[in-house]
Amino acid sequence: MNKGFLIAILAGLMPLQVLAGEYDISVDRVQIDTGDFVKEGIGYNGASPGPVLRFKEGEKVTINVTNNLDEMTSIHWHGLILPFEQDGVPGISFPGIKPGETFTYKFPIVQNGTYWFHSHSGFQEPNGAYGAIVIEPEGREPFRYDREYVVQLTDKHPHSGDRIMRNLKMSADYYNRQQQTVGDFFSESAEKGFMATLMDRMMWGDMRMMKADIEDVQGFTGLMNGKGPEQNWTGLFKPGERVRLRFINSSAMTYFDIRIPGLEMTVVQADGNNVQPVNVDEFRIGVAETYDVIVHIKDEEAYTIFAESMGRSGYARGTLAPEEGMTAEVPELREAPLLTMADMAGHMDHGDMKHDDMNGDNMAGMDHSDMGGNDEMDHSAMGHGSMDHGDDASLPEDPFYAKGSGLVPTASNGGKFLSYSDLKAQKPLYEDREPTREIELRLTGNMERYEWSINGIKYEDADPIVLQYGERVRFKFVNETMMTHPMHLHGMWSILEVGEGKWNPLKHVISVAPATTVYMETEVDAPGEWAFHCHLSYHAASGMFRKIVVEGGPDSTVAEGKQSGKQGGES
Ligand SMILES: [Cu+2]
Repeated sequence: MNKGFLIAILAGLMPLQVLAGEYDISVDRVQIDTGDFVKEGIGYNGASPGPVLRFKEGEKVTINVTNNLDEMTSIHWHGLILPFEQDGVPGISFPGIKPGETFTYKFPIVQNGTYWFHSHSGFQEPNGAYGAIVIEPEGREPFRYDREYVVQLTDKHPHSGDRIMRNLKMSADYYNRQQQTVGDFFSESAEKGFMATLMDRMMWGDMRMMKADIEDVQGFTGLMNGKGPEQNWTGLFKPGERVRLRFINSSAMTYFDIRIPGLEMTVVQADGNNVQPVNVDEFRIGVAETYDVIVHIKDEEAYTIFAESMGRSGYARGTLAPEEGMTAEVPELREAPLLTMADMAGHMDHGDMKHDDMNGDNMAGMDHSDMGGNDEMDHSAMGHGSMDHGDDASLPEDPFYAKGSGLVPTASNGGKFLSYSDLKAQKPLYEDREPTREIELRLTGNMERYEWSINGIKYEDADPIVLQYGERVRFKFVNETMMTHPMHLHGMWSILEVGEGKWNPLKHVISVAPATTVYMETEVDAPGEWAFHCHLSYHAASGMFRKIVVEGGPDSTVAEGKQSGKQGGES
């Protein structure tokens, strides 16, 4: 008899019902067909994406993971609150799963919502090793819907992860060559000096806004539940129904702007946590984030789910339809956004700017050194002198983008685009209290060498961040690069500062736009060792990664100074 079944029977006999489920997952080599190309990749139970795991809050799960690869593997349960030995990060939580080995994860399910799982070994995740997790709540949902679909997105590239990393290391703009890029700018500035190049470009007016490495890996096919745009994943509905869509961004590198022309979406959950409902026409989903939306569909018509990459180099597409085979118009990709001086400001403050190149008063507006610690950076200070910002004033604003940023998204129909500042917790999990201390994490990088780091230090050279069990830490992210970084803390919630006190939303990924400062607070309530990293695969692998050690707390093995090695936590 199956052990899980036995446990389930025993559980049924107990007066107080304990749910227990047993799940088997195999890690396999699989074929991935995007409609544009076929490639070999890695999947779960013979497919990529893997299965949707359905858990129930309060359940104790046992998950047997069998590694059928000829290399080490691991599974990380993204966003789940669990004991750190079950978190699945090689070199931090456990040694990893050897070829041929079956590793059994066991942990209680203490939350509900939409999450996902993926390999944390090498580039197995970009190569296809990911799946979805749906956790039903113990009580009633605070919103109504008639049916639901997981909508899991990824950016499938014809090259393997290892090959992409090698190419990026060789040339940071390898996958972004067709344009005048920031990469070009920096190779030029390496020769002529930063300010000389900057002045030169400004003189010619082509620095005001630049096409840039908004996406450093282009050339992918966007997949929705494993299907390419032509293969058209379709979710069926009956007119009059409310349909819940559980969007998960499992991309290696790609942010998506999502809309369903003709339907308003009600955002009800972000990163697995219910939020006060917000009606939007479009929203941006960062890498590794999840958003649940409900659409109320009245007409017997087909609707396109259109997920356009933030840099507009690709898209994923699917359809909601009353019957199989129906389609709706697929929109054109919009024009790529352009970086502005505002987006570059963080980099110029602290980057490889050569100060001796500055020619006196003319560039006084560039000196933001006293602004680093200020939440309300006055980017308008950039607008004087010879620096022409042009029509900055016409650009939309969002407090989570630099003022005058070219990256602020707008809804294609002119309607409402979701902002982080719209997110308010439905039911606060923690009391609001003063943080015990603040830790500043500058997101740094060297675009030339494709090195990404935190506070200028790569993972392999960095000491762990040590936290004490029971403290509430305020993290200050200062993005000094020109890229957006989705920062992911394992094991504990990231309470995003949106100025709403105890209603600040709980997340597991905090996206930090270029030249912005974003705060999050964490109740340090999970002993052990955890990963903390940018979720862009090739940023994490090249050093934008830290180990967190939580000292003290119940059953702590860390308190005695037992710390595992630093290596192995790439991805
Ligand atoms: Cu990053």
